Amino acid sequence: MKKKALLTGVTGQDGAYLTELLLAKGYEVHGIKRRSSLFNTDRIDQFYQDPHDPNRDFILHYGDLTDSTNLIRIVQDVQPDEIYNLGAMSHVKVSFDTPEYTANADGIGTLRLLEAVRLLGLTKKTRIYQASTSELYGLVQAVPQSETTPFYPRSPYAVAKLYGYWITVNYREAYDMYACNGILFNHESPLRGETFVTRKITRAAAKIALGLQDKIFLGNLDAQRDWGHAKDYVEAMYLILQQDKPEDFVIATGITTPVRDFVKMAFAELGIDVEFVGKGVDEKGYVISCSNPEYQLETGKEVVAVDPNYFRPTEVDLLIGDPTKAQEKLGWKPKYDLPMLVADMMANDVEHFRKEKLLKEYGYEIKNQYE
Ligand code: NDP
Ligand code: GDR
Repeated sequence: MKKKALLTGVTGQDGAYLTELLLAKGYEVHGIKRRSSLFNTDRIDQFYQDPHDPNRDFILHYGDLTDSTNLIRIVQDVQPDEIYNLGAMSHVKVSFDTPEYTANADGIGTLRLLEAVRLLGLTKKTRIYQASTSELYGLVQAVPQSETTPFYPRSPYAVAKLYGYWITVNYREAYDMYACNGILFNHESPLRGETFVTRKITRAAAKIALGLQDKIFLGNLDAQRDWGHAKDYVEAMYLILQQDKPEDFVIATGITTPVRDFVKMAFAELGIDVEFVGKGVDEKGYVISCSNPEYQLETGKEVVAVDPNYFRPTEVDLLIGDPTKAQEKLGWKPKYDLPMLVADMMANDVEHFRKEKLLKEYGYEIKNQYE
């Protein structure tokens, strides 16, 4: 019998990489996707299998973390060995605009899943992974942040995730469930949502180099993040559910980098040297040199500017994780470092926008890109 995994958030960045990993390990993978007026399965279309195939091992169910009846029915039908709760309104800045919905999906949604497992009498069968986050640390209490560092969330998203974290711990202790938190630091990839800062930068660097965009507007360039590759991080999720005892783990690289340096690294991948001048909202990034003959960027061109609209009402200034416990107990070690991550993301976006440039040259309009 194949093991069955149920993923919420299957259409997201991590959902796609985890699906790939679990299918490779021989799992039958079930995913919950939301109904949308447009197709929202781009990231997982490669795994599509004909619904008429009785032997298929990748199956999608319509659902939503805000609907407990739906979650109970799906858990009842699937009888999963493992649940990975990756579904969430995951954008920190947007959570200030939609705080109540964020609490419902990210906080109470976690409770709904745990309750579904408990009500259906699956506490001894089903293991649960909760997608917790370094955003829980928020206002810096100590660095590097580990499993014992106190939390101080700084956004409606982080507060909702704090509830998800503790309700997972509580169900583990109260009902003896195998339920664990992965406290994952930022992880990125070519599949990263376009409005998170790394992908916004890699897309913009590619478009600016190719003459498809003039400059990029960013918010706080001083924020520092511990960035890893999503491919490495989904392996940690899987390992967390394979231990003898359910426990919580920090997953991070242990290295932190300011947003400004990520910008420089992204342009440097294309042979473009960018220097920052000025302070605060007046800071700007200029091209110092361009050694790649494919891109005709003149020296002195302003390619980065600060737009305060991207500032958050309360910011998380510094994240740097201590992955010692994961290294020792899970044997987890990332394969990608930051330069490899940037190279992977840039290669993907340059290829994409080279095609878009060709289309433009042949008269096809490029859609507006929201940030
Ligand atoms: P994404 O934003 O790429 O994906 C989020 C997924 O959740 C999408 O599939 C989305 O569906 C789905 N979703 C959103 N709202 C609901 C809802 N109400 N009901 C059901 N599904 C919903 O996030 P990531 O893949 O980057 O992250 C996965 C999880 O890990 C999230 O919970 C995130 O908060 C958490 N996390 C992420 C980190 C990171 O750096 N990436 C770090 C730490 C934690 P749709 O495609 O329809 O929008
Ligand atoms: P984060 O990721 O908030 O850490 O949450 P994001 O990439 O959105 O921001 C990282 C840092 O960059 C600064 N920043 C900008 N951010 C965005 N999005 N757009 C900008 O233009 C911009 N300019 C500067 C931000 O202020 C911030 O300091 C991500 C999400 O995946 C969460 O779901 C997850 O829990 C955490 O990572 C760990």
